[in-house]
Amino acid sequence: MIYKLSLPCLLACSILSVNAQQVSENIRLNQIGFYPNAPKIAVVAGDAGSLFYIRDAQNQKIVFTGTLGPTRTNPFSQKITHVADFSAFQTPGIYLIDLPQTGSSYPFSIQKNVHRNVAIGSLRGFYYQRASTALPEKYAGAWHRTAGHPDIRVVVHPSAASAARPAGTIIAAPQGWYDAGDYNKYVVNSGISMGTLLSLFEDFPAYCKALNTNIPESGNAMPDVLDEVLWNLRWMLAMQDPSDGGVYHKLTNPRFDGMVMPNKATETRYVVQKNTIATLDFAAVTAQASRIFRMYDKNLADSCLLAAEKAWKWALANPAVAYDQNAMNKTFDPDVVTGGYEDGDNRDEWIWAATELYITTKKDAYYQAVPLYPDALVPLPSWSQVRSLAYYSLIRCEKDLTKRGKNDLPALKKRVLAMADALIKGTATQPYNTVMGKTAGDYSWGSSANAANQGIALLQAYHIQNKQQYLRFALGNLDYLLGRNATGYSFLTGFGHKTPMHPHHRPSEADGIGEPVPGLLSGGPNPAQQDHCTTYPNKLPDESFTDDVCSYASNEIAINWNAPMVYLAAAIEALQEKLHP
Ligand code: 9MR
Ligand code: 9MR
Repeated sequence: MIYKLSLPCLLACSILSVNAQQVSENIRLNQIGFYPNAPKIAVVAGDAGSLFYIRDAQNQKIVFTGTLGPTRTNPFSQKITHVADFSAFQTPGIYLIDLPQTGSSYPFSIQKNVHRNVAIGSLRGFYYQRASTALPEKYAGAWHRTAGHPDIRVVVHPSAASAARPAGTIIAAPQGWYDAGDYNKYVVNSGISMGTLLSLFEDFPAYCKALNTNIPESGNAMPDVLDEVLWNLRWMLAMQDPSDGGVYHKLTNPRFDGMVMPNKATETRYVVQKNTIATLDFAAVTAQASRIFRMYDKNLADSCLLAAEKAWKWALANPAVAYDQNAMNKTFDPDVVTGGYEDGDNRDEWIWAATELYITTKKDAYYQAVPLYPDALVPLPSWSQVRSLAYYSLIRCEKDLTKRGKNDLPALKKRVLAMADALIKGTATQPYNTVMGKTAGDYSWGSSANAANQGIALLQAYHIQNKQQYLRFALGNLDYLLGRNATGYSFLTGFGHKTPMHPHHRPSEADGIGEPVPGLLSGGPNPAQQDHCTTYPNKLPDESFTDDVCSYASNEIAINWNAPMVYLAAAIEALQEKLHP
């Protein structure tokens, strides 16, 4: 029923409803807030009347009255929504949205730098994932903990044996980040995570240099983003077999630990089988790191480049060694059943490694080593699909390319723009008005990272062509992640009013603290429900999420999901003045 408010009622209702309105989870919005000069959209789920009000959260005064948009129908659930657009309201403050029939929203702010703490918090998420170190209270707050996983006595698994390092050899490979809710360290997943954070620095150096995140290295000569990256880079460098340049797939227990704190997880750790994709991801990361760290630490830059070229050579000599965990377990003991990160298609890893080596060394031989443009696609990045990281780097580093690479840039830019245009197409009628969620395929394991990576893709397009649309829809996906979605959750722990309390994350589960470790991005809806948890609300693509520790398929956290979250939040902060209402 559509209920139109008359003027007298409007006045009376506004007085009556002071304190009377209940918070309604049907009002979905970025739970952190909005920039004064930028688009501001909330989505109301269900039947909602026609008017909405913005109230000052303190004195309850109505400061803006708006009309809800037309009914939109969710293609998955057939549920209806209405958009509440209050972009025209630009006064900084703390507010809530009020709907006579529905209730009120959580309070949110309108202010400059509104996502600054989100950018810092999600980057600090990596600090909490550090292996081989204690996290003192000064930096970790309530989540301080003792050190775990020194990783200075790691066993070479029989699958990884070489003449110089026979099975059973003890090596040291300390530091690095825990991959996710588990305590293992995987080179492939480190690859995209590192590439994303390094690219954030390369795309927004001034913003990154000014970002203080309260980590032990804050205040040293290096920007905090790079200090954090360096923690994992040191570990990665130790994952290369110095005798031949090949890179181990992972440093892992044979099986997953129980839900215990890091210092209680003391099983023997192994490095396992060298292979082509791990080695190429490593080459790409170390090549990119070499050019970025050069201005801070020449020795480090030199060793990164040496490592990258050595890895490349190993890959050339071993171009098709796949990591197949089941096959490995048939031949070698002990069996290893932790995360697989198996990827049968290594064409994209070749492209990424060749490109980063080319950009850093300016040697055309790398540019010509493999077909960089096998088709016109610019695929959305994921741990198993890293091709577009190469494309983004080429465009970002255009000025430093040789003629050979520059020649291809006009065509490449067109493809990136076409990809962004395809992402945006049809968004204006989506139930949550976001690029994220147009197709059910967006809701794969770690769907939150898809939303963030779509946002990054749009920002790459914006870099090529300053079209407001690209920026707005990138912000829209940040809004998705922080609450404007069919679950009503802000997926970043500790940020927002309704946010995961029980992520599949061992420290959060085992530390005895009510609140989870903050700044970690939950995987998000995933209708495949591989964890078989019984607490999912349903199997709808966009609602298939449960804030339950059992749910590693929808509520785990992972470094390759956090990294694009950091990128998106930081980039939007850096570009905030460019947004228009
Ligand atoms: O805790 C593990 C999580 O980090 C992984 O993403 C997930 C899928 O590989 O596996 C989790 O471990 C579970 C295992 O696969 C099956 N038994 C229960 C384990 C803990 O819930
Ligand atoms: O993110 C990975 C997802 O794409 C895979 O489908 C899934 C099952 O293989 O594994 C995910 O990665 C997990 C990894 O294997 C172990 N650490 C936790 C990761 C996040 O769940």
